[in-house]
Amino acid sequence: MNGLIIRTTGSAYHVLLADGSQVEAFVKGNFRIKGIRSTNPVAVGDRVRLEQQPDGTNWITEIGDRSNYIVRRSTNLSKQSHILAANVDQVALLITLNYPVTATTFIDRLLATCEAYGVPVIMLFNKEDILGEEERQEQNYLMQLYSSLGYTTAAISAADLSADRRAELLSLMCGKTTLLSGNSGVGKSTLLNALCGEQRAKTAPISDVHNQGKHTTTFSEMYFLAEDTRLIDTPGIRGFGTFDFKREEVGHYFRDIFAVGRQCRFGNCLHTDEPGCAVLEAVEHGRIAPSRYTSYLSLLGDCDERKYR
Ligand SMILES: Nc1nc2c(ncn2[C@@H]2O[C@H](COP(=O)(O)OP(=O)(O)OP(=O)(O)O)[C@@H](O)[C@H]2O)c(=O)[nH]1
Ligand SMILES: [Mg+2]
Ligand SMILES: [Zn+2]
Repeated sequence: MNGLIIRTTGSAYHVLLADGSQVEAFVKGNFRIKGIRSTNPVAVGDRVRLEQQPDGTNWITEIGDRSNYIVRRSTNLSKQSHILAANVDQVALLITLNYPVTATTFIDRLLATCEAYGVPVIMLFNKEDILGEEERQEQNYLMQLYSSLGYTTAAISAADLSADRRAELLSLMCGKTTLLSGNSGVGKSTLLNALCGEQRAKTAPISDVHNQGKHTTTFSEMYFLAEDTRLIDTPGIRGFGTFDFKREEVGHYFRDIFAVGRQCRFGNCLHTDEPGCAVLEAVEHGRIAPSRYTSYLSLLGDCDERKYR
């Protein structure tokens, strides 16, 4: 039997079969994919082969080749990672300027990760209904910055999605598998419900005290808007994995840095303190946003940490 993983609940996997039915399946303890050290060997979006045991239990015996997979960064720099989903066509990144605050390093790390996999990102600035004037200006600045880098951006209110906006988003998602991503509390599940047209995923207010989400969604799950239009709701995360970027490679995944970096004096310039670095000059003259350069350095720092482990 072949199927598609649509939900995980820790130990059990929910698998959609070709005939439209769903079964529960399990993986054996020693099941690992070569080269990937993750806490979950199988992820939502994986195509799998199942074998039924005489007692009726379904074991996952094989995983189809992945076109890509999106990894959550581990917090403690252990080598373990957690795969949020596999085989996605695009990522919809939800960003909130406030309630909660989304950091630009978080945004840029996701963009770099997706750039490395060739996965397009749609940037949705959510909760525009509750922004103060200053936050709105900051949002406009960021939307302009990222549009200028070639990303699709939109300001939305998922909690009160207008019919026009909904139609627009649905047309961007039609025929694709879209991973909803972002920090806890930014409104991923709220948006999912708005697009489905019914309350399917659980949502909850963010904490007033910490101005952060409460990790309401705990496992990834795939929802079908149509047979070939799929949304994957994911748990809110703090950071994205960068798998094994090489130091010289990091700049390739920042569109602005990559474009300017070709004019650096040295071909292997890391844009930190080298003479004749075109990137440093562009940062100094405001042609590359300081926040982007900061994010770049943060990813470069990851590579150094790995080197010393
Ligand atoms: N004012 C306002 N509130 C919103 C909007 N979208 C979502 N919210 C609220 O934000 C809170 C968090 O929304 P969720 O959809 O649970 O957030 P999430 O991203 O799924 O969070 P996790 O599952 O923890 O990752 C809920 O109280 C929503 O009603 C919006 O556009 N405007
Ligand atoms: Mg959620
Ligand atoms: Zn340089």
